[in-house]
Amino acid sequence: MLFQNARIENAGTCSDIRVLDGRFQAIAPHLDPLPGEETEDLGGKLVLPPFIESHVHLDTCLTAGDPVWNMSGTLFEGIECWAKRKDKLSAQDIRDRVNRAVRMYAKNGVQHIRSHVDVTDPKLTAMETMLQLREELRDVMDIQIVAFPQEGILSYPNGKQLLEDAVRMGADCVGAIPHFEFTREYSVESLNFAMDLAVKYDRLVDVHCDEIDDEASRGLETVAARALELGLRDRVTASHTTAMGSYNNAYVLRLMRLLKMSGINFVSNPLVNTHLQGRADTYPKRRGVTRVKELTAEGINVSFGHDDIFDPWYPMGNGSLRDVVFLGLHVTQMMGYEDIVNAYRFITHNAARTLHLGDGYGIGEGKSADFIVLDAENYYDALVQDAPVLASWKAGRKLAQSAPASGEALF
Ligand code: 17E
Ligand code: FE2
Repeated sequence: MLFQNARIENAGTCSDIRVLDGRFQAIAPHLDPLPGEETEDLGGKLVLPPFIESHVHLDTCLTAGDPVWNMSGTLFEGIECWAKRKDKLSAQDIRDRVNRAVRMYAKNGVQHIRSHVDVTDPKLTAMETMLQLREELRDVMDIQIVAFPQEGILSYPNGKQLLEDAVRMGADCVGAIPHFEFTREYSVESLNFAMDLAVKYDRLVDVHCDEIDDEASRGLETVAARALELGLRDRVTASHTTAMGSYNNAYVLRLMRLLKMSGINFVSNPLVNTHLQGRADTYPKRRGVTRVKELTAEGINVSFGHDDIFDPWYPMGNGSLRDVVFLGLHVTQMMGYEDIVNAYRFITHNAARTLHLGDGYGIGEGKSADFIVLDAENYYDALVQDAPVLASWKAGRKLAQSAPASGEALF
């Protein structure tokens, strides 16, 4: 099949793309159709590699208000609400919700998801079911699973064993939640335990790290130091790190050296953390987002995630990463032209590095023909106009489509 007039990643000129046997066979300014070859004229629309959701909790999605709403809007009330919902978990319940959420993502051009899955459950129901869904959905969605100890590793009964069991069952990544552990000592010990597990089982690491406005929350330095010392380096990701928005500058000056040496990745979740953080503040009220602009300027890899779709921590969400990027740029004040036009990198290339997708990701001859078409000429316009994802192709198969946005002034 030949796709004509594609504007690949904001390019000034268009290209033709030939897809054969599920792969990009040729990409060039002009390709003549072969005899009998099907063609589709993309008319100069923006073509990007598929979007990547680098941080979400699929096991909790679509449960907001069941059985109770999070009234304070804090992370901690969210954890309490979820503990009540967790009691009612069943495999079928998880299957129904995750299948719906995956389709919401697919419609919005997402083809890869890293999902945290709560393992502070003696039955590990969510983990068992998510591992099955990872395999069942493999052809349409690439799902990575983090064994995430929502209620702590040392502060939850049998927490160490549950985490290790989940990893042995087949989780791709090991998680931790240092700012939720009972004490600072537990926090450090939990990180050492989680990262040693990653070495033992050859897994990636993704820590919910310092998701709190406490400027004394210093899990990040331990994560970075252990990533360096254990040689895990870019196999490690620090998610949230909202306390970094509250650290004093003198401390960050010292910390930045270690962060760069460690090679770790960051995931920021601007929609959810502007909502959850700053809840103990009066005014001035903190923004609750990590230092994305400064980390990026230092060459450190940062991606953006949604974190939640309609669950105890976030009462909205539709599976579109557009709003994540849109708000992320505002709250981090990355609003220069280059910042905006290149912002798709937060949910494509940067996220691919975090997920360790390797050289197979991206648009290039010989790679799997995975790409999306947006109803705009470049990402700046796509973001401003909230352009729909017209089509999502994976290995040469069309997974999802949307109609162009309509609506007009009648005067
Ligand atoms: N759990 C957590 O600890 N933090 C979050 N932001 C979510 C779940 C969504
Ligand atoms: Fe999260």
